[in-house]
Amino acid sequence: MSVIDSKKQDGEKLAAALEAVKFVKNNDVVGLGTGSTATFAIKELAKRIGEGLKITAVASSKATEDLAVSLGIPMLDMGKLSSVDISIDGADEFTTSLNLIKGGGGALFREKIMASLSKKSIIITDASKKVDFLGAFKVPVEIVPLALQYVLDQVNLLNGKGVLREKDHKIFITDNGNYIVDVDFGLIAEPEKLAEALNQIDGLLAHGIFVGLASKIIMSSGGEIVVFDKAR
Ligand code: A5P
Repeated sequence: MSVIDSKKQDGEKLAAALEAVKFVKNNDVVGLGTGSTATFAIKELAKRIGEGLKITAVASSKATEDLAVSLGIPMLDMGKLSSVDISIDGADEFTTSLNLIKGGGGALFREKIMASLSKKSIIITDASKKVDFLGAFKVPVEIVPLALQYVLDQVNLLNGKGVLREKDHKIFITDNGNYIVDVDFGLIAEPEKLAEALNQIDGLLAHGIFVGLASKIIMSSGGEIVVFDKAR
């Protein structure tokens, strides 16, 4: 990507983030997502706190927790909460039926718990993430290490080809001490069915297919904000 394209994409991420932050109200418990798009929202929330907004927050990853703390956002322990008022997170792919692939940054398990706890789960993206069918982006799955080969074999039975994720020539380890395998299922015609099948595999802690978890997607595209809402 050229410098100009990357600046344009950052501008779109920022615009979507600013739009999402408008939905945050005083006294909300806010779920903070992970990744470059969510970071724009976190920085904006910190700015609003400086201007008098009163919120507490939970983080979907260690990186986000560190960023939020460094910006002075008051944090809560997600493990002690039964609900989150609103969460703002990014995605790696989405369809207009509000199905997502997440986990490009490896935070999918905490992101999924956060989305499940959220009364309103807003996804913010630039236009590059919109697809007709999920699956060009490989589906990240988080695996407890001792179940690695078992899960790879099970995923293979679902016609998925998994590759163990590495970073800097070392196995990538999640915030929860587990592995990530990125699985190529080809284009996914029925994400609900695949998500359900993956849910049945022991040792697979979480997968990056998010079905029915997003309430709203805010996409910024060429200076326009486009909103996709959950069908009622
Ligand atoms: C983190 O694990 C992911 O789910 C992110 O939400 C996703 O990768 C989007 O990241 P960017 O906003 O950096 O594209």
